[in-house]
Amino acid sequence: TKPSGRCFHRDHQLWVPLTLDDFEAINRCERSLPKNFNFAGDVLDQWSRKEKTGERPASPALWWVNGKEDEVKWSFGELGSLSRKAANVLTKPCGLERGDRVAVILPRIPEWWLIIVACMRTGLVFMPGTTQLTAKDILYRLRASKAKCIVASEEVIPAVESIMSECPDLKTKLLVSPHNRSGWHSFQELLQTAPAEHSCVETGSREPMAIYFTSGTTGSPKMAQHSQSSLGIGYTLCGRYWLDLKSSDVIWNMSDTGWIKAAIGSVFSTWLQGACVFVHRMAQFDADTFLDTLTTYPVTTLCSAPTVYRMLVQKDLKRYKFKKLRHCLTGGEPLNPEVLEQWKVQTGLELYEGYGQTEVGIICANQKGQEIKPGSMGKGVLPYDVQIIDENGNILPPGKEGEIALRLTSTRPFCFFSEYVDNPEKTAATIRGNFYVTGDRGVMDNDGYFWFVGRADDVIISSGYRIGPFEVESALIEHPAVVESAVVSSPDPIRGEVVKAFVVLSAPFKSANLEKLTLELQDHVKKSTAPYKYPRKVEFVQELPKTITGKIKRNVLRDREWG
Ligand code: BCO
Repeated sequence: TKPSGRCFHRDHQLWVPLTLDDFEAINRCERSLPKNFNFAGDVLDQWSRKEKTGERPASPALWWVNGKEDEVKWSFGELGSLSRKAANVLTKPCGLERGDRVAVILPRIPEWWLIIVACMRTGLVFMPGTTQLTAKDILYRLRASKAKCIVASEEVIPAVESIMSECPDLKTKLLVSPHNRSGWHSFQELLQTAPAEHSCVETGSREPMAIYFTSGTTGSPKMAQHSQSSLGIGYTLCGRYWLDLKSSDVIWNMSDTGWIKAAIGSVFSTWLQGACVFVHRMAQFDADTFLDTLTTYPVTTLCSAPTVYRMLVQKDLKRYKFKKLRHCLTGGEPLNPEVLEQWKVQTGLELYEGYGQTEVGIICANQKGQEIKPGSMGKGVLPYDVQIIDENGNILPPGKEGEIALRLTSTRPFCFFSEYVDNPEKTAATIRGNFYVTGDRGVMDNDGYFWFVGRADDVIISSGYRIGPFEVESALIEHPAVVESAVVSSPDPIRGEVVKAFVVLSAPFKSANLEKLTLELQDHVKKSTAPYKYPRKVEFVQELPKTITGKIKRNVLRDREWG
């Protein structure tokens, strides 16, 4: 494939592909962004070429296992040829065109990586979603984005089929399953007969590549749109200095395919460095399977939410001899110093915490070689200038709590999300003076280390998930027992914080069995919206604290929970 992200080599009078060092220089603002860039053509196909010339070790690009003796190992060359065929599936039988939006709701299966890379090759905008999404969630996503296609696995068929008639823009449904189903294209069947030749489109560096749905305090999730370069080049420093990856490394990043963390750790940071993405299908987290996997496979680098490490340190870790593990990372929610300490005592390995957001990627990190201060999320990372600011956009001195913000220069950093699609007000609300505001509160110490304090708004961060209280309250109010509710965070030793619902009951349910009703409400929320959002704690109250204008004061309830 003709590389599109090219630079002119003066000595050889040739256009040559950009190298990893060039990408690093772009991130350090030492060279400008190329006009065109395509991750598949400019990064993956270059590794494929290096594989052929022996410039890259012969380890796979993707190594997938499912704990049932099934295994997939693809080199960059194989990933290239299969994703070219997948690109032909998307454009020909599915009839999709550059710029069309594609919802991709698949578990951790190799086809997720094929579809994502095929979208890059064809200039389609992919929108990953977790398989925990319910019919209502999927309907919202398809309608809000006007998606032309949904790629789904068997578990979401009933949800998709129940709402299809309400999605006039949806042209095509592509099923990833060994079984055929009427009304759906079969990905496996089409892949077999698809032509092998495909010419990668020359996407602009600022052209949209992906949309991630992200929850806020109010309303439905917003569509954070990323460009070809924000994801495709923006994770160079993260892969090199936080994940500490070399092309011989094998990284296991646990995140579900629906979150940007999967894109960061299991696609962009890793493949920019030419390292191997390791994936375990694991439909539901299981600590024993997790630990056995680390003793069986030569995983060198592990990245997982703090909740997973909290679950793992409950085990006798000294019993396990990890095959090759040398570098452990965590992020998505704050890590407690005690867990870091227990992990180190039991495994001999440090835990390198990072902090970031769907919108702007990694903001702070404990990079390899840097002293770790337990409880801190490390220092600000390039290209960002991270500061703590007050409500007027003034920089606060070390030791003072304020909002974590990124200082902006005249142009928007290329690694930022481009916008919240169709929501200029919410996009504008992220800017305060010369700063992008994260919505998180923190403190910087005298050595430049950042310490997370909590959200500035009502968003709940539980087990690494960002959960909007409004979405849970909206689900609860659908139940006849609920007159109104307020949803806040509540402390939890394993999940950091959990969702707690304060519920005012309707008259017919006031004398109900409250234990049974709690389970019923939890089950109801799990069916109405993605189950990870369900209230793990429920308290029934006579009334909710309100302002004189009748607005629920979630902060009063939250303060009560946190003492
Ligand atoms: O705990 P419960 O069993 O009561 O409930 C669980 C599931 O059983 C349940 N559930 C799942 N599917 C269901 C269902 N219930 C009914 N029907 C279904 N179809 O719902 C609850 C889901 O909770 P969970 O996902 O936390 O499950 P689990 O097994 O406890 O997993 C623990 C973790 C730690 C593996 C999981 O919470 C996790 O993966 N957390 C990390 C999330 C993450 O990757 N966040 C990163 C976001 S991106 C970011 O932060 C930007 C950084 C730059």
